[in-house]
Amino acid sequence: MTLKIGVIGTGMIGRDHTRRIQQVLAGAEVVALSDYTPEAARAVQADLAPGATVYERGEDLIAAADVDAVLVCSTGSTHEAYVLAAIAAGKPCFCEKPLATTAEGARRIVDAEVAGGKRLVQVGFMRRYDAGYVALKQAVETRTGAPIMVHAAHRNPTVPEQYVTPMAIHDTFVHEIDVFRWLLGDDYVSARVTFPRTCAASHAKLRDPQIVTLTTARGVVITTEIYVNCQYGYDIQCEVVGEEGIARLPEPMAIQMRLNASLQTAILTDWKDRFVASYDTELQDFIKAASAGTATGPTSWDGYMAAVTCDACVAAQESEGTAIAITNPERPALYA
Ligand code: ISE
Repeated sequence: MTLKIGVIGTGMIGRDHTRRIQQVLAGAEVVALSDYTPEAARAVQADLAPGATVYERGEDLIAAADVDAVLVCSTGSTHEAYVLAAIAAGKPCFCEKPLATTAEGARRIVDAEVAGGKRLVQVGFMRRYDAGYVALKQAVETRTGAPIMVHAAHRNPTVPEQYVTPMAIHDTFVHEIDVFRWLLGDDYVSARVTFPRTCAASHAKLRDPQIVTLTTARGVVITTEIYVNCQYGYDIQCEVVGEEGIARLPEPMAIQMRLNASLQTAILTDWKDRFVASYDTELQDFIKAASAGTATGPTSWDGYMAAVTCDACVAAQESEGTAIAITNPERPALYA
């Protein structure tokens, strides 16, 4: 069976996922496209999916009889309504982060999915599919002994002018929020943010860098440096300190050069290149589960917990240096 997919939002990641489905992955085809700007959807249709129907409204795409599953890749503020419509239609739905722009919105999705009694939603937290993080998780579970601390860094070379301080949480640190819950199998109980002096490359509305300290229910302390104007490259670092040893996230594969009296290894500059293989794996996983009428991978609950933690981190930014408590509501049995 070929899974028939409708893609809502054909900007950067929506176009890229359409290319993946049409040219790289097995078992699915894009039969419907929709975008806030219909010309953008028509351009993707012309370039990648000539057989697809273009819909003016995402709701009509979700309702279309020949659409088996939905990809939500539109702007974040529209995600909640589209995911709720897909759940109401009983169609599996892959949603890019954020699941919703508020914790309340993400909770409404959880409640709708629970009421339906089966998993239909996968959230696009692709780092869980990265071979390096998968190996790190295995090392933490079998070799380091129980984790005590995590030291991490999330560095972007530059960000656009409209990127402001809370975006360092919602847009950037959200990946660490999800991947560390998964890596440690633990939940957060508090968040604290401290700011060194702001770097010269930043601007008045962005305090950069910043250091976020998360504490988990089991007492693991995670410090992450978020530095989005680091200039030199796109660099994701993570080291887990355990009772018996330390495990480190591998660097992306790169040729090592001995040249001009120096030892050199290139560093990537674009986040899309850093996790390209994990985007392929997460979407292939979605196709497999959606073909059986369900979803696997990161859940609506994970999307909701990420939203709750983001809110606490933004509150921690605003009350610099103070620990903000994070409450963990009871997890519904659907996500056990
Ligand atoms: C972007 O949306 C991402 O997802 C990247 O992984 C992150 O590094 C970047 O800061 C975000 O803007």
